[in-house]
Parts: sequence; structure tokens; C-alpha cells
Amino acid sequence: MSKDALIKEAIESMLICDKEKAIKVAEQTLLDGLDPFIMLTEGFSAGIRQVGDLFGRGQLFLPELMVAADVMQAVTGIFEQTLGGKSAQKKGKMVFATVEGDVHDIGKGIVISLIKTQGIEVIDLGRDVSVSRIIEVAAQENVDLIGTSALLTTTMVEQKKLEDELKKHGLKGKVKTMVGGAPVTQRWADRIGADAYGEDASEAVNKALELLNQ
Ligand code: B12
Repeated sequence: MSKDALIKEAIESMLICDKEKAIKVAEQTLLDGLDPFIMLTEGFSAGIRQVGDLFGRGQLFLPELMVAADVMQAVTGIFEQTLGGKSAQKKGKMVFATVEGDVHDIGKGIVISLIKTQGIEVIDLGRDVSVSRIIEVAAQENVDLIGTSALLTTTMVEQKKLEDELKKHGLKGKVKTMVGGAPVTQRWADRIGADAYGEDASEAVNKALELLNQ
């Protein structure tokens, strides 16, 4: 099957929340030697965003959203090893979390898998993580970077709280920050004083490497 046809199948598998089909598409991607990252971003992630739009318009409901998330997680699980397999020499250390009040962690998982391929060590604190916990680990582990993901407009404010708390602890500037997540923008990053914003996983990698080189 061609790459474009497989991408179409990936999107469709998310829209109809068909885990079996999604797994087959993911396995076919690897068998055909296609880039799993492209399939994730242009296929499965594009599909789950369409699911989110339908949910936002009241055309799908929470149980479907939950099934779609489960399908997405199965797919990222299949791709994870391939994405994480090519790690290079150690370039830095970072801590990553989805902010408090927010359980969305699919995008965070993809970003982390890709960042690890660049030889950056990542401590994944998971989801729904408080600012104090993030700062505690960042200080203990002497990290170079903190990455946070926020998917709800109501939890983005935690990213601002992180900047404020880093200032209070005298860590602002010493530890660089990166923000992301669907509602997050460059404008938001500038407004709160974050060091970088990334729209997707590949931009996240580039920004992380830039920050580590400064
Ligand atoms: C899957 C999903 C869920 C799953 C999450 C499962 C999981 N383990 O993650 C479940 C079903 C649990 C869920 C629950 C809810 N959800 Co929801 N969910 C989604 C959905 C459909 C997809 C999110 C996703 O995985 N996208 C795919 C990934 C790959 O994309 P991504 O996360 O954006 O990540 C990419 C970039 O943003 C970037 N990135 C991400 N993080 C970072 C970090 C850094 C540092 C950088 C640089 C880059 C970066 O790179 C990633 C890869 O390219 C979105 C729709 C959407 N458009 O986002 C709604 C959405 C986010 N959810 C929404 C809502 C309302 C909810 C609920 C409140 C619903 C409810 N009534 O309970 C709850 C909230 C629970 C909570 N407290 O967090 C709304 C939010 C609206 C808003 N304005 O805030 C959305 C937008 C749907 C909608 N249109 O209404 N959800």
C-alpha cells in the first residue's frame, strides 16, 4: 500500500475508533519501512484531532474520546521502540510533565520519544503533575530543561505558575523552559516568559537542541 493510502487508513482508523485496524496500519508502516513519525503526525494524530473537533461540536461523546485515546496509545506503543531506538550521545537532561489538572499525555509521549532519539535524557513525571513537584525534581536532578504540556485552556495557567515559581526559587534562566500542547502558542510562551514553544514533536526537538546549545 502507498504511503498516502496508509495515512488515509490511519486517519480513518481513529475516526471509527477501530483499534484492530489502527494496529494493522501501524504494523504495515514498519513492514513497509515507512517513517513512523510521519505516520504518527500526518495519520494518527491528524485523525485524533478530527475526533476532538467532533467532540467539541457535540457530534461525539466522552466514551468515544476515551476509546480514541486508547487506540492512539496502542499505536504509539508500537512505534515507541522504533522512534526511541536511535539514541545518540548525551547532550543534556530534561524533566517533562503534563501540568496539574490535566491528564492528556499522548502528545507528551510522542515528544519525549523523539527528544530521546537526540541523546537528551528525559525524566518523565507523567500527567497531572504539580509545579512544586516539577521544580523539586528539576533541582534534585540538576536538569538543563523543563518541558510542560497543557491541553486544556484551564490548565495552561500552570505553565505561567511554573515560570513564577522558578523565579522565586532563583532558578529562572539556569533551567530553561519549553511549553507545548494544543491550545499553547508562541504568543503564550512570550507572555509568560517561557524560553521556547514547539508546535509539534519535531519542532520540540529542534527547540530543545537550540536551548541546550545556548
Ligand atoms: C485524547 C483526548 C482526551 C483523552 C486523553 C487521554 C490521554 N491519555 O492523553 C481523554 C478522553 C482522557 C480526554 C479527557 C478530557 N478532555 Co480531551 N481531548 C483529547 C483529544 C481528542 C486529543 C488530544 C491528543 O492526544 N492529541 C494528539 C497529540 C499527538 O497532539 P497534542 O497533544 O496536541 O501534542 C502535540 C503538540 O501539541 C506538541 N506538544 C504537546 N506537548 C508538548 C510539550 C512541549 C514542551 C512541546 C514543545 C510540544 C508539545 O507535540 C505533540 C506531538 O506533535 C483533544 C482534541 C485536540 N484537538 O487536541 C481533546 C481535548 C483536548 N479535550 C478536551 C476536553 C474538554 C476534555 C475533558 C474536560 C472532557 C470531559 N468532559 O471530561 C477531559 C479533561 C480531563 C483532564 N482533566 O485532563 C478539549 C479541551 C477544550 C479546551 N478548550 O480546553 C479538547 C480540545 C476537545 C474539544 N475539542 O473539546 N481527552
